[in-house]
Amino acid sequence: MKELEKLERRAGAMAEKLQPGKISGELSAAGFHFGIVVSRFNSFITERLLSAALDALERAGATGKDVDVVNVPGAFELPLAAKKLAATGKYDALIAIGCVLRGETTHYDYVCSETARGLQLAQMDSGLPIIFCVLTCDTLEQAIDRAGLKSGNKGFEAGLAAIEMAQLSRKLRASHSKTAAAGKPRLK
Ligand code: INI
Repeated sequence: MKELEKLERRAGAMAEKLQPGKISGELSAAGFHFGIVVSRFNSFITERLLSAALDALERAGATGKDVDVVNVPGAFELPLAAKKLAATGKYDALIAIGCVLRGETTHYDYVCSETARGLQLAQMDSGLPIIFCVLTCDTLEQAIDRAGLKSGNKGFEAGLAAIEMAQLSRKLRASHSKTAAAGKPRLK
């Protein structure tokens, strides 16, 4: 028997034995609040990402009063705005939308790395899901492909990710409260 087949059989047998408890987030946005921070820089792209994110939220049951949109000048400003939105305690998930296009200097690298780092810091500090919908592309064509042309729309994917993480966070909070109430020791 070929090695690959053997491995597949063994993996199948293991999967049959182990039945893990599954906690996952459903794709319903009803009853959740979302904040979207969106950069004006490269607005030709970011507006398309924003429309698709709103479309995903609306299709999943969100209404206008459940979603706030905040504009910032560029991607570099997204982390601070996201952190301030998170601090309001009003939201179940945030989406950060931007588009950074490589130029002739190293500016691109600083903007990309600090935007990603800042958003991850804001997410980890606040404990609120912050979906990373910042395109980092070499060319405008690559960005257009990801904002509704050849490669789908990353804004729509971000909307779905925000819903899933909002749901998951609520479930994990609930199971954490149960664990605490039962006096079980928690892992740090
Ligand atoms: N901001 C972007 O969102 N995308 C870019 O491509 C970009 N480039 O190439 O310069 C950009 N720069 C502006 C930056 O985000 C800040 O707004 C600016 O430096 C002021 O802090």
